[in-house]
Amino acid sequence: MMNSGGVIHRFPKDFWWGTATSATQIEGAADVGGKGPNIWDYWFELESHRFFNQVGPGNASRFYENYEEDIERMKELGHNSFRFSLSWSRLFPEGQGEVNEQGVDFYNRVIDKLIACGIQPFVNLYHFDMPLALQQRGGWESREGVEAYRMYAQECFARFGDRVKYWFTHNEPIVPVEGGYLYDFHYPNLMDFQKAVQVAFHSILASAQAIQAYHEGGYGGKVGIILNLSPSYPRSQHPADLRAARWADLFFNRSFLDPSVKGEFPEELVNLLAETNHLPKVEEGDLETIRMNTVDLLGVNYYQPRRVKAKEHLPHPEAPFMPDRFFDPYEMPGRRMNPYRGWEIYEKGIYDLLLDLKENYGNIECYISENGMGVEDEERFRTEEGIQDDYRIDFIREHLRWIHRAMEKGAHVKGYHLWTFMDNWSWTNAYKNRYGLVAVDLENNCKRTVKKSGLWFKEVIAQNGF
Ligand code: BGP
Repeated sequence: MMNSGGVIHRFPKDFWWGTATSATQIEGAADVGGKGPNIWDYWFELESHRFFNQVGPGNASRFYENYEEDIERMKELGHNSFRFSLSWSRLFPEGQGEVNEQGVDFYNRVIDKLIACGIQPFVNLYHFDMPLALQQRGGWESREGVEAYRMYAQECFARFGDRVKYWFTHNEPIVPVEGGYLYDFHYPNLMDFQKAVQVAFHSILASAQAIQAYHEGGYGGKVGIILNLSPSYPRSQHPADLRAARWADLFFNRSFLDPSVKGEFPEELVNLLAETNHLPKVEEGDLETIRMNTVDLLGVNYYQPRRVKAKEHLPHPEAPFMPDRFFDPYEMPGRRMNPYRGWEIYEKGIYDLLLDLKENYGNIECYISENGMGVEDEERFRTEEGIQDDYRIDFIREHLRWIHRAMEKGAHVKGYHLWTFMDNWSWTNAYKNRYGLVAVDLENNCKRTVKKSGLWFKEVIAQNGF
């Protein structure tokens, strides 16, 4: 056990300690309280076999009913901040039009409870959960989607902005692009590079418009975006491998990072889209809006690195155009894996990312908005003292060590949020892998029990280090 004399890695005073989650993954009550369906409710209804054990988001972890008790437990475990998302279709069942006051009331109660427990609410507006009615009108493919989002964002700022001082426009906006429009793991399950580019562009434009609205509203807080950044490591220093890594970085990191922080798209990427006839539709003033409304704060989600190599084979000239036309994934021999999720564990990646932000992105104020480890069948590690998840403790500690080192080198990191507080519903993986500090027993009315990692994390927070 640690004592204050033994703290080697001490974090600054006021460091944000907490966890992150999203509406669809914890709330449940999918058709309760006036909520409209979103694309997850709908896709599950259409193709439940594509979800692990055929479990959908309908009941998730029942935060909608249990939020008070859950927030009290967060307080007990030392949280000073908590990131969650608002469900767009709970607030606007049709995605636009009339506000659902029951939804407003629910989020008011959540926000007030957090504040009463001394926990800063960090609120994200969009976490993969497009209202179905809007998706049926094109979602992010259409200009209407952007306009609806701007109105939704403005309404949220107006309703909750007096108490919420940290806002985020999107969580991992590249994921709906990849999942919904390239690699078939989100609804609408298309494979269409042109649409993917349009969706990406509209997401960035929507983010910039929301940032503009927030700043103009004079709410006195900060607004940012949360991006999943993975350093792209080349297999070797061979020019072809280096080029492969550069393209992976352009597609998957810089496509959103550059416009969000610098207000402009990477030139090489724009040139490629122009040469291959994939430029999105852009209206007059859009690029100016993006240029003028960059983020105050960046959330960084980090789970795994990306390792790439030059392509082994020439791409089929008639195959659909995909980012991986420019690189192949590289399976580094001996890499350490989290076998349940199939993700490599490489803690130093977080340091490399943070130094990249320091050196190439004006050392923008940032925090780790997600990092964590999902493990299958954790019940096998249960003793009388709860689930003994030492692997999770190691995972967190080693990442924190590298974050601390990056901060010693001057990286502007304000906090660390683990993914996640309590086991939650993981999109198509449903409840396969558990990420929480707190276990949720689906068989037993979602009963919560704190894991060993929860107690360990509490101590880290109490000592502001380890
Ligand atoms: C991030 C998402 C989260 C969360 C997490 C873990 O990409 O922002 O919503 O789910 O990954 O991934 P998964 O749940 O797919 O295992």
